Amino acid sequence: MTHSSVPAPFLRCTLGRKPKSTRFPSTETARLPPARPCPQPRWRRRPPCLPPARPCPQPRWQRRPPRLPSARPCLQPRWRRRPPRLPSTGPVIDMPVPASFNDITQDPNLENYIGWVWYEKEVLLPRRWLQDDLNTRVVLRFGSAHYYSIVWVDGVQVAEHEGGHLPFEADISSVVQGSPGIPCRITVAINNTLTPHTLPPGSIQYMNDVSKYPKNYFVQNIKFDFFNYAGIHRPVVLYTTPSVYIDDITVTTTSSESVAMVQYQVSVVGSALYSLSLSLRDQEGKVVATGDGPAGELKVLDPNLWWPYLMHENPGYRYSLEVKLQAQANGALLEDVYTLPVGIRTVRVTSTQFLINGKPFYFHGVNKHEDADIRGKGLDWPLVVKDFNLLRWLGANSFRTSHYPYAEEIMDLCDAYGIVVIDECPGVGIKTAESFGNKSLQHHLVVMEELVRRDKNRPSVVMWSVANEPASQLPPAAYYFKTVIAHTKALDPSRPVTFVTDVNYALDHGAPYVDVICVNSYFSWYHDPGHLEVIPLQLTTQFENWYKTYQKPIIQSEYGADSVPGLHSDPPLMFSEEYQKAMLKEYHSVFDKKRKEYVIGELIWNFADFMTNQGTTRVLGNKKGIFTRQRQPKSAAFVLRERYWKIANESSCLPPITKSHICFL
Ligand code: BDP
Repeated sequence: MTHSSVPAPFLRCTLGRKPKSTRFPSTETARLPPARPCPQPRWRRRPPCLPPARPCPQPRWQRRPPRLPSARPCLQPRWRRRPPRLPSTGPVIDMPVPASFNDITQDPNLENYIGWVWYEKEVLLPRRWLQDDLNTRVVLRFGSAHYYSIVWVDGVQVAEHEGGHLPFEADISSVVQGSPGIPCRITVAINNTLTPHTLPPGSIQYMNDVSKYPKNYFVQNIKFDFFNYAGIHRPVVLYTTPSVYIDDITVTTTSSESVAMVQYQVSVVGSALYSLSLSLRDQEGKVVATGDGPAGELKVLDPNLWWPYLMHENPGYRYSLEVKLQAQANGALLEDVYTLPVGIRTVRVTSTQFLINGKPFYFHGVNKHEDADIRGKGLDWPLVVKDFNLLRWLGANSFRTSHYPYAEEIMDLCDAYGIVVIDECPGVGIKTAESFGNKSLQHHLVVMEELVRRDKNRPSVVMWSVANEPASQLPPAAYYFKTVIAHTKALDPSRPVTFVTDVNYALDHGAPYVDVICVNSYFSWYHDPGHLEVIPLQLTTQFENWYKTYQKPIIQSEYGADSVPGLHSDPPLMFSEEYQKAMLKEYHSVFDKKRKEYVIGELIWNFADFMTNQGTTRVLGNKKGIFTRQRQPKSAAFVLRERYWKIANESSCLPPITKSHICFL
């Protein structure tokens, strides 16, 4: 839970001079004026993840690659104990936060850099945060950093976190309180090395043939198809709470036509002596239910349900749950207030349908990536909002967060607009037996805990996906997925759980444990390339085999073809815009038959072109987007748009009136 906050400390970032022994050339130094805390006082009142309303002082970071990566990231003990001021250790470069570091400079070594990087920033905290040191808790929060992070404040280690894509935070009160007026120094070391036990997994391969490679030459192998961007990808914020504070809230909802129940659980940290009061307001600000205590139920008469986009004229309706804590501590009355948007909706899966609020929901949507020119995977508000406008233009009602959890800011907009989400964890590229071992499994369970804790209250999230295209034909996959899925269901009994497979139905050891079969196939592309005519038969067979075996509803979770924008050919040849369109049409004819039976969704691969590792099958990245990386439509986008709107209209739900007004996020 987060409370009053200042925006990101915008870490002062610099690139370290390399020790001579490494193969990385040194990088030039550039300095910006000292960064300051953002000036706008109203930001301090906002929750921590909101973006700055206007450009903030440029952040800078320092990167220092002191050693080659190893299977387990570890730092030289001297550095871990107390990192020195980075500029005193060598040249530094300016680095924006949030952003991937890879594409910011002209240095190809930084683009492909693997190992430790260092960020540093000095921040002056408000005096009032530091004076009442017994009753104020100061927290430093990272929206995400890739992948292994260690954080120090004033040279004192305050946090260590494994994995990207998910937030972590540290109580830094004891370090910063007591020195008002003195800037505190935040230092972050990040290691982007992927090993068989990280998520996603990877491996470091040393090239020892000295006749072919320089000394110490290594490559980072990965088994996933997107560029392995790294850096501080999401906002970093400082915020305060009282020393007794609301730590977490869990909300689940049930409803009938005329009455809904909102079950809540509030966890409080800091004292056992407190009182809690809750009030639920509708969008007009009217209180519709009240409650007290750490657990209970709120009854809402004639509820406005949360509906997906295109399923209702007013999608994304959210109430506002205000939770107020009062506690006596250290002779003072402390108050902590947190406001949580609450969407009332139910989700249920039958053998042939996916029901939202009891009505059949058909996923007509996309798979995405967090990916853009220059910023890589860094949060980019204009791009985020543009993408939602494109989704709504397309008539898409859903997406999968392929292949990792997306920024909270994106998820907030899904809740608000009624875009339905299959929330996927970073379990992508799990291809070796080693990555199904106990060490990997334990980490996967922790990642699911972090993901569920972050997104459990989001009405837009209707299903968890624990992996994409793992080698689920390997025998250890059975125990692995049984355990991960059971754990996820125990954490959140209210949502179905799946993983996305491309393994043959008869060989898949994980499929027995999922609620919905999500299957990827690339007929006429990776299989029988150029042969569009095989699609109807092969796709029909695919669906029938899966359904016959499991009697579970099926989502075509990926299908697609690359197209180079502007490349034309008639008759359609691979990589032309015409081929991509023709492939879509063949798939759609089968979807139209099977969606009358048990196929409950279709998600195109991909919403937009995206960057990948270089390789002989990739032309400056993966070109299966229906939009280019710069978000211009290819011909296929218009085919899909016509189809999605047709499906939306068939379901006889009123499309919402497209309002064109500006509102500040
Ligand atoms: C699928 C993967 C996806 C790839 C896609 C492709 O799930 O990550 O980008 O293939 O090759 O198998 O385009």
